[in-house]
Amino acid sequence: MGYEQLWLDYTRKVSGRETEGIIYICVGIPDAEKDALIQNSVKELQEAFAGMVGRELTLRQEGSAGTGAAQARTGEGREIRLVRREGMRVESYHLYCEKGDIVIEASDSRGILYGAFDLIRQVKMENPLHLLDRTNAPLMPMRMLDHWDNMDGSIERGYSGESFFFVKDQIVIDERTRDYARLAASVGINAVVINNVNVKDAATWLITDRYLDQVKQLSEVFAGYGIRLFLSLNYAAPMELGELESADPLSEEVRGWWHERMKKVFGKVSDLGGFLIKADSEGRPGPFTYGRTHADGANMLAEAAAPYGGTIIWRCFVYNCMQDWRDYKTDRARSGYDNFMDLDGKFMDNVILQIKNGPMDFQVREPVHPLFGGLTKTNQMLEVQIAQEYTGQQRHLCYLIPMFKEILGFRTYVKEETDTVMDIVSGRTFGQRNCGMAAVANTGNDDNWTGHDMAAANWYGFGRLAFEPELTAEEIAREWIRVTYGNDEQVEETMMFLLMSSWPAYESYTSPLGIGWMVSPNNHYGPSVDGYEYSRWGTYHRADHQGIGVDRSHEGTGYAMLYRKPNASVYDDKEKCPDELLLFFHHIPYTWKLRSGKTVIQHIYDSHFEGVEIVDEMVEQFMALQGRLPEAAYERMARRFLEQKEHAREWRDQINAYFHRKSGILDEKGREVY
Ligand code: GCW
Repeated sequence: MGYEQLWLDYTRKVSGRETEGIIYICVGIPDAEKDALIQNSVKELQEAFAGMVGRELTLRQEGSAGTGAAQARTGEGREIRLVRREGMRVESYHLYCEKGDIVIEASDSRGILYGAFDLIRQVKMENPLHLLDRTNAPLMPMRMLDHWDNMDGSIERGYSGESFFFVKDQIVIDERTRDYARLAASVGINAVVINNVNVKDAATWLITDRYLDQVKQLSEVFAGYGIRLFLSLNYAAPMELGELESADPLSEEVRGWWHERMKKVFGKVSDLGGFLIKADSEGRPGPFTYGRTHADGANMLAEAAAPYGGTIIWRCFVYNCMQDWRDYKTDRARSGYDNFMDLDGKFMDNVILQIKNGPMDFQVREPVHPLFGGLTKTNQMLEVQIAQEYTGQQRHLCYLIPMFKEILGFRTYVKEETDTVMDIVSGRTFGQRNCGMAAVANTGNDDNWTGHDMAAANWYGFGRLAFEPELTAEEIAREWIRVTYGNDEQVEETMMFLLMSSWPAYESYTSPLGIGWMVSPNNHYGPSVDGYEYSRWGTYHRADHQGIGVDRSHEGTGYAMLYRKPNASVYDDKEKCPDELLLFFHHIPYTWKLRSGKTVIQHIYDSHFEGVEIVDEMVEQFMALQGRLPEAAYERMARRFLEQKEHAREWRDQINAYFHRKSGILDEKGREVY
């Protein structure tokens, strides 16, 4: 096989105590043999038991007309029973123990599958099965992974090898595809976009006969695991496929073209979930070319996809990437809001707006996007990035679930209650069903899937979080450690320390107080304080000899005022703005006293020295795990941790030197600043 099975590795044995006597798996679901999800649930449980406790479970099929050969149950054996129970919530399950038997109940087959994977987790963690009583319904309807894979096999912002979906302009469907679907489904992922939102070249042809047979096959593999396949779409496809001269969303000809195209695509691939579109952004085509709005563009596609139950996911990452750095008025942070707020309520029901967590672009720290809490009449989805483009590129450890928890917990004040981002994207605020959360994926064809072995915690964690947002980041981390590495206490405690320290550490030794960027242009790895300062990308820190930060208050770009009260007045006021976002909202003198009591410049020095100290401690603790982790994994991680150690110093020294030189102010603790 070559690659790892991650948290679904069944070769690691567990103590047989809890599972003793379980020898049957009983399927009490009518027509189960025709249901791929049930078949896969059974198979998964059988493989898990065979691998982890060395026992072949005998299949007993009940209640199915015509299958006479049901295996009789002997007196002493226990069983796992899969049963249908009407009236439960969509995708939910009840996993419990009844007189020694383990029951998984659900109204639909996805629920059964999720219950089966939950049981496997419980067995892996060696939790007491006789106490099982877990009723679980996913809070977010859409739990999606967005892959930025190109059809030539490269991955935009990919840090773990090449694509396993595409090689040389062909779709690949093999054992790894199935294992990917198993891994994703096991943490509750139910939708996947396989291709990059920057749709170019061959990818534009995914919706044509050239690829539709393979797209269909892939969608069927996914469907067996409850995953709906989505494709990223080229907005200008009618032109780039050489069929029309225009992509004007209000042109009858263009609309007709899309109707025909959708008919063809869904006619072939009936399971297809729909499409993801990046339009009028970073050089991609869109409705602006024709003086039309994004509602015009999205609705044109939505109307064509609606007869087939197709969903159009439209990204709000729309901004002017040709800005003049001399221009202090234009503010990239405003762009999402300014482009979409007026369109609230104008989108069709099968359109979902996909909004990045912050107004800029997946920085280590950003405020929450003001469209959350702004929009009240539009389906919304939160987009986060587990590909660590700006957070160490899967070479540094950066466990992002604590960040996502903060984002989800953010109060927007759009209503008196149920007003958090989590409420909005789980449908509680406005009663929507078309909503959820997507993560830009961090996988590739590396043996360990995610480059850094511990980056898998972000993949695992994202799925678990979207399914059960009430879980804490710690709970998710602990679970991931135990299902991946077993129940060794030292491994668990050390890895907990590593994961939970990693995001604060990364923030400390990189760009301070919410200012963001300061990375090398293009590849976005490593420090370069002025890398983007005189560029066209709208990502500036505006540092001079007296201070640093972007004035986004009412006196500046006015961005702070896009939030609802009281958020707007808090962000607008230097005295009230939380320290960690201060430089995002204000231009501040180096000598200004933060709420922490430190000056801005001293905070910069202290946090950078401290960040490196935490990394040193992390590396030391990790090294002590030698012998307790699989050797290959240990070696891979050790190499990355050593790189992080060295690289954190580079960040510290460049940032400290830069601000020392700009400000002329010494570190009051007299540490070495170059
Ligand atoms: O973060 C930026 C990346 C681009 C990416 C873009 C986007 C897919 O640097 O590589 O393009 O965001 O989200 O569309």
